[in-house]
Parts: sequence; structure tokens; C-alpha cells
Amino acid sequence: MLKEDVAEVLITEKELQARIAELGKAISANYEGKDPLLVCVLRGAVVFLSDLIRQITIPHEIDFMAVSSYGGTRTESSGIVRILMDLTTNIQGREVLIVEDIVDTGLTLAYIIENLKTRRPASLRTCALLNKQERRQVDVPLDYVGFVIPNKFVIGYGLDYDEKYRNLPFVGVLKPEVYIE
Ligand code: PRP
Ligand code: 7HP
Repeated sequence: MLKEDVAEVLITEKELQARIAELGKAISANYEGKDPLLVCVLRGAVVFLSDLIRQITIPHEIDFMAVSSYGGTRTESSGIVRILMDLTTNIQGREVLIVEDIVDTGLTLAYIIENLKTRRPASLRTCALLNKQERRQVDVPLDYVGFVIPNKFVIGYGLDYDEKYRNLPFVGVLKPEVYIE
């Protein structure tokens, strides 16, 4: 059982859903009449995106991009990012909101911001469910944040360890015996 590998539940399903409802409300108010495009960064953010859009009450669109950082370990990104799958939408002149599950070193989001900026959107903002602030290596602007979390490797609610645990409905910390660097 995947749940048996969890040492600690950091954020419960109820806490996640309550905070996501608040984020959806804030986004709906701030983007009223603007038809924003929510850009989901695959794969981790897909669970967050799917709950978030159901809390957004204004017309909007979604699109997806997949990036990968290569050369890292199972738990550390290398900071070298490349696009594996690009958006299908032309974002020039659009109000774009990047949706991430977690910002850790900030290297992935910094790369995505720089890349999308060159496409001249009308605005480019960010929404991250989790902010692991202590680990930041580069400054990235976060416009909407669900939770600030401690420097622990987390899984669940879209977040994986070695591609597993994404289906857990809460955010948890793995037991040390499961975890190999
Ligand atoms: C995770 C997460 C962010 C990135 C954050 O993606 O979804 O994109 O790491 O780390 P950083 O701030 O240190 O760059 P991951 O590469 O694990 O891919 P996944 O979403 O497919 O699990
Ligand atoms: C990426 C990532 N993926 C899962 N859990 C974490 O704590 C992470 N930080 N960066």
C-alpha cells in the first residue's frame, strides 16, 4: 500500500481543498473579463489544476507544457531544463497564469517564465500550490501560493517520488526507508 510508506501527513485533503477554494475565488476576482489561459506544468501540477479550475467561476482556458530537468537525482533537479512538450496555444497578448505544484529551487519556474515572456503575453503570473521557500536558489515571483512548506521531500496530490504516490489525496512526507537519494 502506498499510504503505508508515508511518515507524516503534512497537508490533509480537507486543508488542500479549502485553500484551493480560496485561490480559485481570488483568481476569479482578479481575472474577471480577461479570459485567462492557465498553463499547467506537467506532470505534477495536473491534480492541482483539475481541482483549481473547478473553483474558478469565470471563463478561462487551459493548456499544458511538459518540461524536464535532466542530470539530477530522484529527488534533486539539476537546474538544466528543457521543453519536452510545448503549448498548443499562441499566448501573444493573452493573460497567462502558470500553474505549478511546487516551487523548490525555483530553477524550473524561472526557466518557464523566461521562455514564456519571449512570446509576449499581455501578463504572466504564477500560481504554486506549495512553496518550499528555504530551498530557493533563484528568485521567482509567486502571485498565488497555497502553502509554504518546510524543507522536506513531499509526495502525494500530484507530487511523486520515482513516479509514484501522485494519486494520494494529501501531501505527505515519505518514510526514510523508502527514500534513496
Ligand atoms: C517538480 C515540480 C516543479 C519542479 C520544482 O517537477 O513539478 O516543476 O520539480 O523544482 P525546482 O523549483 O527545484 O525546479 P519534476 O521535475 O519533479 O517533474 P514532474 O512534475 O513530472 O514530477
Ligand atoms: C520537486 C519535488 N517533487 C516532489 N517532492 C518534492 O518535495 C519536490 N521538490 N522538487
